[in-house]
Amino acid sequence: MPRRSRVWCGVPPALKHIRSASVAEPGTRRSNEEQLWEAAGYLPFSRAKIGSFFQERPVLKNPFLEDALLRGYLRRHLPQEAAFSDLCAFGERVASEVDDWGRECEVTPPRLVHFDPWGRRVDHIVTSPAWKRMKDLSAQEGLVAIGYERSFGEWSRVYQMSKMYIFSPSSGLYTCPLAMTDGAAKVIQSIGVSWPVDEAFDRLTTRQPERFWTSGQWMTERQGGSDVASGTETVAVPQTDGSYKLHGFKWFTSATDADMTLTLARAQDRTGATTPGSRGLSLFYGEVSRDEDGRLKGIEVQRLKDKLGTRQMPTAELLLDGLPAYRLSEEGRGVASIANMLTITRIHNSTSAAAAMRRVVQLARDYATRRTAFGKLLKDHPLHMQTLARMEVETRGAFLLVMDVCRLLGREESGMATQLDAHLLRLLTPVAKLYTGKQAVAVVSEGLESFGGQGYIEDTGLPGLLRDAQVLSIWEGTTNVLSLDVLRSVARSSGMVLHAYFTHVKSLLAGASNVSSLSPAVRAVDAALSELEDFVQIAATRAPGYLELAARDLAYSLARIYTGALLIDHACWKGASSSDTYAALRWCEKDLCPVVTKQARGCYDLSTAALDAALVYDRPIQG
Ligand code: UCC
Repeated sequence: MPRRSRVWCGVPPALKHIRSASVAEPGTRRSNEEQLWEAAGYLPFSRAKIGSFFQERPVLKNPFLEDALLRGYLRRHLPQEAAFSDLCAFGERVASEVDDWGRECEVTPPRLVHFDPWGRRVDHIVTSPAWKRMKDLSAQEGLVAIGYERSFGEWSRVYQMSKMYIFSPSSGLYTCPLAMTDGAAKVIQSIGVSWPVDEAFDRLTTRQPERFWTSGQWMTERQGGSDVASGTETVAVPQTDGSYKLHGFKWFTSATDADMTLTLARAQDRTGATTPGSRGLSLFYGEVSRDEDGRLKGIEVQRLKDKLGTRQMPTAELLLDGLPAYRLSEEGRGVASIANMLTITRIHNSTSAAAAMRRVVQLARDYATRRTAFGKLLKDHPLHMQTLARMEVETRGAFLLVMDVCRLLGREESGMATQLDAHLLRLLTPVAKLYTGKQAVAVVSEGLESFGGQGYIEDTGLPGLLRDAQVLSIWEGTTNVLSLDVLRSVARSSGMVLHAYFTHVKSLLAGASNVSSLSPAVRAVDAALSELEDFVQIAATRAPGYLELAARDLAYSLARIYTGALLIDHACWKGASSSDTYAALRWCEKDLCPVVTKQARGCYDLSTAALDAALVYDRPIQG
């Protein structure tokens, strides 16, 4: 009420008390405190009435320096000064600068401009300046390039993903286009860097911002994103010069402001016919460009998606209306060829999941040093610390699982991988993705609660962490689809992936056999591993439906046992701390082998499927 304020400001101090008393509501009594404030010359503006206490906000500090496990892991495996100083400087930049850009991306989401002022169709996806800065930063920091420069040999992926891990929660979801960009570079490299994708590869992996390209990965059509083989209707019409034109509708295309894409389509034969199913799908490369009138060539952006989270990033429905493209795979090898991309994006997804957990823990523990309740700081409440410690254990487990998959990828790409490494990478990629995706939602949700009501307040930036975490278990394969992918990896390798798994976990445990402080954890993992081996033997003799019902619990068991072994192994390292030991012990207290627990309860018996369905569709009894 500015007018009233001005009037009150003109009143001499001595009169204020009298005046304000005279305007007091009938029946209300002014407190001594109010009267004192006014006598002291303060006006009874709202400021005096809302009190003087304001809670300090949680502060994001350098996420590299704040992360004991990340630093310990790197000291153990990649102790190069160059990596440390780069990560330290990047962490500083993330905390002091990039995090604000991430927030700007959230509050300035992309929008679609269909038409120019004169009615021409332009389909411009307008993104925030911060989103564009993220692109330049990504190139400068080598967030994709590091994986291809391989300056640290077999540890290059660990180094790259350590940077991603620091960056992800502040990136405004720029990690999504980077994941697909990395995946596209990987596919191109595995197919062969030659025309027409040689320049694209160069641009995807450059450190020069002005040359840097991002890539899309357009796989999902209206009939669904999981069953790609039957859901893909897009056709590729051969042209006389050997290229194709794509016609179809891509229903969910993320980071649609990309410069190029890899996508699946069915090549038409001379009669115009296509082959159904997976055998009809091929992999295509297309560039996103505009004609001289500013129109997208061969693409119409129908609309942007209205999503629960990841709002910072444009996700669109695209009509492909003659998009010029080149076939990269052999005909009918589309899914197998894009699988390399899925491996990379799933590893990025897992990294982002671990990073989301780490970020909420970092903020929550900082907040616990600033927030007082019931007479003491939150950090001095043992129950609160127990809750944060449990989140920390989950976060540590996720981190080590993800980094181990990165280690395996790095070994494969640098030519160091044994057959065992290759099998482990195939098995653990979906395991890590599905497990960390779920953990992230749980840990971030718990993390929000540790801020009390403020965790639920939009402009603290905290709710966005939860919304963005929710997608991690959905895109790049849902939990169930990835559980089935675990079974696929077992079947296609004739069980060799499991053999590699058992061998490696045993070797990790062997290294801890003389460490008495870890013996309860070692015993727990050892026992769970034996149970799992027995389960696998028995399950192999059962009807196919049995394993399918067990798939999710099997994947969880694989994740928990392996992670337990990694935590134990890390706690045995000479530079390990007592907290590393404690984390391993705590992790191994959980049910490490839920597939055996549930098997013992008959959860996968054939009758169960019918009972599950009857329960889901239970109807009230009529009458
Ligand atoms: O695009 C999306 C959103 C983009 C956002 C990305 C951001 C990520 C950022 C993260 C950071 C924040 S979402 C769309 C994502 N879509 C999916 O992930 C697809 C989910 N569905 C599946 O994964 C299915 O299991 C399919 C599509 C792979 C099933 O296809 P098929 O054709 O039925 O499968 P087949 O017949 O079993 O396998 C065909 C071939 C086989 O090779 P060959 O013939 O040589 O034996 C398989 O071994 O593909 C091979 N293959 C694989 N190879 C299938 N899956 C894999 C795999 N995971 N790894 C290696």
